Amino acid sequence: MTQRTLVLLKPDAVRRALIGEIIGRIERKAGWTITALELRELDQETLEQHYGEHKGKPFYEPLVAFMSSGPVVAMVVEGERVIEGVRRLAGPTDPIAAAPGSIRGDYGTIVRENLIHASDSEESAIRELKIFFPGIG
Ligand code: RTP
Ligand code: MG
Repeated sequence: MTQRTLVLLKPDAVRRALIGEIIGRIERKAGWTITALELRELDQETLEQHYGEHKGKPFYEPLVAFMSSGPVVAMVVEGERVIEGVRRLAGPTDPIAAAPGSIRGDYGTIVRENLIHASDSEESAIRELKIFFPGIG
């Protein structure tokens, strides 16, 4: 089942010069392809749309502040079961709970600064890709 997912390398990944390391892990997975990629700063409106499900939660405001604290790398990754696959490469939200070998397990520090976002379902992927890459159809 070929899918598309939205991946964001968060500002901590860019600041810590982990872009190559993380993209390398995605590229090493045979059959997955990066089909769009951009370094960009996210405005409040984009973040509100992207993380709207978390609005009102205690971590929402600090999350939005963090996500706008520097550029992110936004990309589209395509391939076999890539939605589940990138979530597994990333590991659980909390880096302390994430196993060594996962991106968050190897490099994550605190829950908020967990390096990577990846769409969590087909519905989320469609919704998020429209926000970040409206041109790709
Ligand atoms: P993401 O949406 O960024 O891919 O992460 P996720 O699905 O693993 O986690 P989610 O529950 O959707 O939370 C979104 C992001 O908010 C920050 N967060 N902080 N308790 C906290 O301080 C807290 N909980 C979540 C993290 O950056 C998380 O990835
Ligand atoms: Mg999420």
